Parts: sequence; C-alpha cells; structure tokens
Amino acid sequence: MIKRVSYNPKIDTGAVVQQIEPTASLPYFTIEDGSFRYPMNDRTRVYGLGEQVRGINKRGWIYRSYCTDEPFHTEDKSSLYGAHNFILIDDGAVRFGAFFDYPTRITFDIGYTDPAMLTVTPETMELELYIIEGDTPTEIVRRFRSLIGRSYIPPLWAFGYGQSRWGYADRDDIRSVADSYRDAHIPMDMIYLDIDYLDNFKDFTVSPERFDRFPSFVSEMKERGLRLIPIIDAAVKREEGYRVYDEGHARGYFCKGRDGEDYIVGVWPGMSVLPDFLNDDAAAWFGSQYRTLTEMGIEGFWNDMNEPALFYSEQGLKEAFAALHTYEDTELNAFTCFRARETLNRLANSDDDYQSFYHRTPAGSIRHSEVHNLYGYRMTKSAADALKECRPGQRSLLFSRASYIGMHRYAGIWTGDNHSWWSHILLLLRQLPSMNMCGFLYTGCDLGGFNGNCTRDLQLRWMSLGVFTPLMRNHAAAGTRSQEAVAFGDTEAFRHIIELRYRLIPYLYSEYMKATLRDEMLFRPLVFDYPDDSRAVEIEDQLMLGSSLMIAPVYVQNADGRMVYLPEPMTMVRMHEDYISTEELSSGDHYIPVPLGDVVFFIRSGALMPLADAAMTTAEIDLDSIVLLGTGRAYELYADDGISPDISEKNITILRQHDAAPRPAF
Ligand code: MIG
Repeated sequence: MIKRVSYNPKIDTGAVVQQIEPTASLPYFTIEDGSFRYPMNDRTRVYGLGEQVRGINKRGWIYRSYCTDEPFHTEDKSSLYGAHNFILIDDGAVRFGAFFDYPTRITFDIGYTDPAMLTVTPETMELELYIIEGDTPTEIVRRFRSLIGRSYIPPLWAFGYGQSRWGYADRDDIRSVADSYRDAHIPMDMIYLDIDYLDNFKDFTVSPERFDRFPSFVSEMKERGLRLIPIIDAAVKREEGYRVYDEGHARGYFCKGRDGEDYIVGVWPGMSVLPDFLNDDAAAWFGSQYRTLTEMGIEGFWNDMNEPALFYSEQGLKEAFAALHTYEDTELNAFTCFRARETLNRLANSDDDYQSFYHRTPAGSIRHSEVHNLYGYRMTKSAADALKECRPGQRSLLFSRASYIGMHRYAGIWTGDNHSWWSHILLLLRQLPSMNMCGFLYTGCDLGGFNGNCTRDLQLRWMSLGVFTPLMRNHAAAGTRSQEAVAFGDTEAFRHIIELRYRLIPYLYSEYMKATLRDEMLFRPLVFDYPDDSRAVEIEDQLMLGSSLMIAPVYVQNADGRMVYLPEPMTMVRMHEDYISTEELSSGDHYIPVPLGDVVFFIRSGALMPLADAAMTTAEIDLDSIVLLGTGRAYELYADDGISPDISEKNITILRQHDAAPRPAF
C-alpha cells in the first residue's frame, strides 16, 4: 500500500510516475514545528538516503539532502552530490518507507539530536509525502521503485571497463592509454574524455589543437573496440560568438538574476551562464546540443558540475574584493585574518548565489534555492530525452554527478570526488544498496580514488570490489599519481582482475536487467535476505549481489584476508591468477585468506551463476563459453542485443546445470 499526503508543493518534481489519490491523515509521523517526527525504539533501523556518508543503517547522524560539490567525503559531512529523500524504517514490529518529494533542502536527523527521535525537517511544508507499507524491506523497496518508475537501461558495453583521468591532454595521450592496455592484454571498452578535450572549457566544442579531426579519431578508437565518453559541464561560457552562448542568450534560456539579466557565475570556462533546465524549452534546447557530439560518433556522456557547482559569481566576487580592500593596510589579528581568508573561500557554492537567480518553470518564476536539488536531474533528463532522438533505437551511456530521485529513470550516477583512501572502498560498499533503494542501479565510484595518490595495493583491492559494480571506471584528478592498471609496473594482477570482470558480465548484465524489470535492488544488505538472522543485521561490510552472490571485499591495507560471515552454507569462488576454484563452506564465521590479487566471492546455497571466458571487449564475450558454478539447478540468463531500448522478460533463458545450455547471443 502506498499513501500520499499532499502539502501542496509549488512544482511537480517529476520523481513519481504513479497517480496516487491523496489521503488526509498522516500515518506514523506527527508534525511539530514544521518537522515530521517518528519515535524510534532500541531496535529501530533506518535505511535509505542513497548517495550519502556513513553506514547502511543511517541511524545516529544528521543528513541533509542538498546537492553539494563536496570534495571530502568524510563522516562529519551531511550532504554529497545527490538528494535521495527515501528512508526505510524497520523496528521489527513496524516497517514502512517514506519518500519526501521535496525539491530543496531537507534534513534527516536520525537520532543525532535526540537518540530516540527521527526528525525530518524540510525548509517549508510544500511537499508530497509518500508512505509505503509492506511486510518486508524488499517488498517496501519494490513498491517504492514501482512508484518512481523503471531504472535506466545502459547498453551492454557500459558494463565494460573504462579508463579515465583528468589530464589526458590530447589524442596522443588517449592513444597511448589504449596502446598500454592492449600491450598488457588488459580488456577495456571505454576511455573517458575529461574537460581537457574541450576548446577553452566550452560545452559541445572540441579543441581544434589537441583533438583535431575528432570524428575520425572517434572511429579510429571504435575500430579498436573503444568508445570515447566525453564530459559535459552544466555551465556555458559567456562569450559572444560562441554559438551555444549566443543561441541560449538570444532565446532567454539562461537563469536570470533579480535584475532580469543572465546571472553570471565563474566555473571552468571563467564567466559563465547557467542553462535553465527547469524551463522545458531551455532544457530541450540544451539537450539538442548533444547532437554535435553524437554526429561525431559519440555514444555516451558523463554530466558534471550540475549541483550546480559554482566557483564564484560575478556579484560575489565584486563583494569579496571590496571586503578584502577593507583589510588592506590594517594589522590582521587572528580573527580578522581568518575572516579575510574566509572571504574568498565562501565564494564557492554560496547560498547567496543560489538565492540570487531564477528559473522560468511551468509554475512561474522560482528562485533557484527553492528547487536546487532538481538542477542536475533536469540537466541529465534533457540529455536523455535528446539522446533518444539523436540515437533512435539505441541505448546510450549516461551518468551524472548531481541527482534527485526520478533521474534514475534516465541515467546512472557516479559518486564524485572520492579520495585514494582505504575507507572509501567501504564507503562505496555502503552506498551501493542505499543508492539501489532509490532506483539508481547504474552506479560506481572512481576506482583507486579521485583525489590523492593511489598505491598498487589500494587499486587492486578497490578494483576487486569494482568488478561487481555496473559502472567500473578508474578515474583520478589532475596532478595525482598515475593509477591506471598499467601504472604500477607488474600488470598481471590487474589483468586477471579486469578479465574476471568480463567473465562476470553475463551475470552482472542478467542481474541488472532483471532488477530493472522487477524493481529489485542489485546490491542488498544481508539483513534484507536473511531477516531472521540476528548477525546479518549488523553486517555492513558484505553485500548480497543479485540472486546468487554475496561479496565481502578486503578494505584494510596490509590485510591478507578477512573474516566473512555466511548466513547459510555457500560455495566460495576464488580467482587466483587465471584459475577459478570453488569450495563448499558451512554457515557461520570464517577467516578467508585473500592474498593481494585474488578475488573471492560466494554463491548462495541452491543458486547458480554463469561465468564466461575472458574477452578483450564486451563485444567479444562468448555466451557459448559459459560455465555454471554453484549448487543450484537453474539460472535465469538475460541476453539481448545489448543496444535496443526495450527490455523484456522474454529475453530470459533458463540455463540448467548438466543440461546442454541453450545458446542465446548478445
Ligand atoms: O572541479 O572535470 O567530479 O570527475 O575530473 C572539478 C574535472 C571538475 C569534477 C568531477 C571530476 C572531474 C573534474 N570535475
């Protein structure tokens, strides 16, 4: 059962696809001082909130949905790039989900102020609240997911491995990345282009010096089995004579300041304007610009800086310089010195700016700060809508940094600027099920860490988790140590791990498509599958993956293995170099040795999983090579052409152990 309580929101966020008649009474919560309150007992667990800091059970902290370009994903933060306002409350006796469909800042105090109180505080009461009931967390999530609509369907090739780095400066850099992987016999499907490919950071341009004759470069790479995936930033450079700016400006498609003029912000290209993605015409116009690149052979994109991230605004900068002048020739003491320094730091992503520009929405002019969390969503929807037109009959790869629930129907997300820290392996693990609850299935993080310097062991361990995430991409910030699979000397261990990824793709693709068709989670906390197991409740460093697997990655430096809890007897699968071996284990606790470079995972009792031969690209994966591992009898393999937009249960074939397997083709 889903109940909707409506508090007359200003605009339709577009999160929900089902029509639900509003009910008058509010179940479970009481309202006090503009907050929704729910008393928690000792056993209450709270899940959800998607891309956030901290654990799978969110209890014991205060979280804020406010799309933020946050470069430090530490546990003292409250907001990252996404705004995913779904929580699932389970206290044993009472179980329900709550989705606060609200386009701007909303706070979830989950036992932070009062350990026994859950308090949800939106800025204003103008929201839709959906209460989702069900007997189990799995059922509640399924109902919620049917409320918000089917998740984005990536092409098969998007399950391949991708190499990225901010700082690949020109065609030769990209060629040498491709060559180095080929020479080391490491599979790969994609190379990403960061802002370096742009002409002066201008969207929908390609540097004529560094990437001239781009279309022929795109096809050269495609002949090698590699797709180039360029980045698109939200802001557009203000430069007369730059077609995208001129068109958008003439048609009034950029966000306006109080004076009715284009609001000027500073981002990568310098002084820039913000496309008004909440205006349908402006959004359609921006989306149509992607055609410039699809016509050059591009089939996928990543959308960045769409919180929107602002370095400064023209106005803010003026004020800051004026303020700094007042300190000139004065003797700075501790306080004034810090204040002076803060004057510049405060310029980025400032609330003053978010309150100073406006969108022309179907519901009239709305101040950005009132719809902040929809900006990245609408940018990415504009791209998805346009890609459907530009590339008819074909899926595209698309993922975004900022997001709101609803965007999951159009694209995936990556988890932004993490660090080369061991703790961020675990952070990804914990974000995965939470993002899945909110509909985001195509996800992954910058493997090896974005900021900071990676080490060989960190990258190997991180990739050993990355082989399981739909988006498997190695990405790093400019100026950091190289962390490609070929960057640490001995490449063999990396080759084995990335080859394992390609061997797993029939499983990952099948589970992804089934989860999409059936509104299920790909990654689940153990307690969702073993609700009566009191140990499973506490486990936050292992996950269920799809119908057959459990994963338990190593995330501690210098560890040679780890403790793993098996809620039931399982088949342990070990990849050691090129060899796959299996071993039956009893339920309970086991110390599992996992030498660096080995990958270990577990198959549930009575389940099977397909494993194919390794391949150099997704196009070369041979389903005829599939072997079935595990103790089950049958496996539902999903296989289609990997490109057509429509997916269907009809594409499922049952593979049986000991039968001659049917041979569908990708
Ligand atoms: O201000 O395009 O999260 O992946 O490499 C940094 C440069 C802008 C942030 C993205 C990151 C990307 C970087 N971008």
